[in-house]
Amino acid sequence: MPSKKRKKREPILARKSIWRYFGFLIFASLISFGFLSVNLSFEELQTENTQILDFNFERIIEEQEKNLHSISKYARPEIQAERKLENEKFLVPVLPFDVGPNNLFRHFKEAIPFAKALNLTLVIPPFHRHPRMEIFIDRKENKESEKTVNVPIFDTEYSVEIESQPEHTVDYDLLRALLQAVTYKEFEAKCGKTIDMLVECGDIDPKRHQGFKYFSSATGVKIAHRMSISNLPGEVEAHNVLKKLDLSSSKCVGFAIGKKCLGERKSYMKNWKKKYAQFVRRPVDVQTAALEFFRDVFGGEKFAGIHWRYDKYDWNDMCKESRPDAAKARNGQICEYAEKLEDGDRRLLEKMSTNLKMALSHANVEHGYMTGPPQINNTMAAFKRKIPSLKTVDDLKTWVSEKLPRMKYLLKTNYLISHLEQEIMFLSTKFIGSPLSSWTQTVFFDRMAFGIEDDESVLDICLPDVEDLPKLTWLFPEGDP
Ligand SMILES: Nc1nc2c(ncn2[C@@H]2O[C@H](COP(=O)(O)OP(=O)(O)O)[C@@H](O)[C@H]2O)c(=O)[nH]1
Ligand SMILES: [Mg+2]
Repeated sequence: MPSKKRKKREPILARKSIWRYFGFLIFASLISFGFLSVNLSFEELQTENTQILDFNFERIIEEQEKNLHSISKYARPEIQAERKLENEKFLVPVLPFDVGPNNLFRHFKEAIPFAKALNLTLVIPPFHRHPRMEIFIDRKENKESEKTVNVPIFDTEYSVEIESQPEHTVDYDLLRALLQAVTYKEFEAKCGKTIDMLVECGDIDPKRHQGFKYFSSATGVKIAHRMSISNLPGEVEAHNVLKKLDLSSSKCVGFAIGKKCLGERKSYMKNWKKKYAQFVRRPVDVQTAALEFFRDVFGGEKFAGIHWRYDKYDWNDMCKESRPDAAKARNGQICEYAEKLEDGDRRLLEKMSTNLKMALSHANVEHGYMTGPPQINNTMAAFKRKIPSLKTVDDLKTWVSEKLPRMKYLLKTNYLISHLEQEIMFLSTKFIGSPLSSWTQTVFFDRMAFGIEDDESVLDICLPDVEDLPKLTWLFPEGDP
């Protein structure tokens, strides 16, 4: 019986709802027409009273916010909870100590997925400051100065300063939200300056081998046993590979990376992007200072980051007589341009700055930050005179001193200034980098991990008519077998 009743009611209900539906449609179209006409009249108002609207403060703020949202993807993740040190097994990345800082950073970063996959506590290794790049640093005043070690950079002996404070190299708290980590000092205390088992991965040529030896002599770490593996999959967590590694009796493991260790570059990047990139960032103060600079100096608007790496003093070392022919051939033209530019060749400066200016206006970018190694700060200033909207390290230093005095310590070594300038490049709308430079590669890689793949070469932009200059290509991880 009740089912009969329901059957009778249904058509009435259906009819009612049809009328309701039509009613709603009419109502909705009236409303949207209303909105449309409001919109139209607002549009008219806008064109008629442009001047008033131009000074609409709220709208300006809104637009700036929109631009700021363009970098929201870089936002530092919230740290959930601090990890307690539960695991008493360690992984120390062994670094080739005879190369520049960006190569060291790369080896360090590449060891992170391995440590995570094996559930080992990551040790933050000591790094070093590039000995040729600290020339303007006042050592007497500089309390940051730490222990020095003797290491050759290529074929010249240098006394290099060691950086062993994790916070000078990475966002240590954020990293520890990803995995357990300890300082090198803590590792030394727990492991008695001995690596029980060194895992050597990929092709380690004699030069790389020598580099690792410099690490051992700089830190005094001893190596008890070694094992070698040919390579790891891009997604290192793949269990069958790790199962074969028997590290059960090793408490203090070392990891030394050779060429072709890390598998196919694209799958490595895919894994890095998904699990690591958010957590492996430059020091937190560096992130804060770069972001504030971007907001304050560029008003949160689009800007280009330009890296000109080539200086006579350091880069042109690649071109000296004693270098291998391949290195000389690859760098020959660049060395010539570096020399001319630094020696004040006005024609070259004119040509390069005109091309750069054109490229910026083509890309519709009004602001820019131009960076380079410290000994060519004058060259950077010369570009700024040609393109006054460009900012350089001089502006950065003044800005930090005035606006963020508590972060003045970031200006005390080029090691930290360099991190800060890399972070500014990282945030840029358009990055124009230097082929062959590991400094550029660090930024290039970090941006790629955030989905940016349209970075360009400063050589292509500033010297478009010069043939046979090297291209900006993706170089790391090495090998790409
Ligand atoms: N502040 C600053 N330093 C730079 C810049 N470019 C290079 N450097 C310095 O030069 C070093 C470059 O050495 P390295 O890490 O070997 O990279 P690569 O020489 O560019 O391949 C860096 O560590 C910095 O000390 C730059 O744009 N700004
Ligand atoms: Mg170098």
